Amino acid sequence: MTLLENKIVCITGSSRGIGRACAVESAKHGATGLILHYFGDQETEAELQSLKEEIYVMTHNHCQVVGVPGEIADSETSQKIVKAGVEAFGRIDVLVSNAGICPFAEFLTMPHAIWERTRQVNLDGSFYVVQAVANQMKSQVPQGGSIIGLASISALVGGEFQCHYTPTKAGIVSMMQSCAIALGKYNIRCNAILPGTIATDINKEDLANEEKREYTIKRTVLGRLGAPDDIAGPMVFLASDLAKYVTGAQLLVDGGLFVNLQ
Ligand code: RM4
Repeated sequence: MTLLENKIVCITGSSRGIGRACAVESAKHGATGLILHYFGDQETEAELQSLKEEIYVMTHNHCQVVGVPGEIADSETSQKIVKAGVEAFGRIDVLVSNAGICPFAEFLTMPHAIWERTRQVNLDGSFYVVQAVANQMKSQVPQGGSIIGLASISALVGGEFQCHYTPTKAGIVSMMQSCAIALGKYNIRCNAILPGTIATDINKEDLANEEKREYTIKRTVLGRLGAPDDIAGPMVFLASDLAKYVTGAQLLVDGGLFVNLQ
């Protein structure tokens, strides 16, 4: 199945976790070019290198990868991402706005710096990259594209140690709704994916608490935590022409965590 044949896919925060799984799945589905943003410290630099190699071997060099390091909360990074992508491939068909953080913290004592950093990365960063890539999608021939914002089940329900994080995820859902309206005339679709609890670096510490881990698994109808590639399939679907009439939608991918009240 090659649902993304000849497409150019751009992913932020791609070196690990959900972003990385989306990169691998895009390549598997025939994308010919990947613009992979990553943070750019030593760790993510090494991760990106290994991701590049993985994709090179998997696709027999069919999928070209351009890595773009940078602070996503800085709007210039988004300009760099578009520039590098257009230089290498001439266009961008898909954007997966994925880069995000969740430093779990207590509300009443939370330093404002944590709130600001979380908002800047998750919300400001998404805004900048969506705006920059949408302008490119508008200007290219043929015009259009698919934009996917990584929100969260946390856009719908709260978390005791996530008072700073959940509003950013609700914000991404809202951003995708309004952008769907603003960009529909340019044939740009905008949708949100709402992952449930996916075991990645973002919640490693949180899920190290055995009790919390077991509780989450118990609440999840499918009986397990999510893995990054559980999100990659739905991402490929929304990016592909199979979803050509889907815009402004929210796709909850949570193994049944949300509906399981009792
Ligand atoms: C999620 C949800 C998960 C948490 C992550 C960080 O969307 O709240 O439970 O592990 O955020």
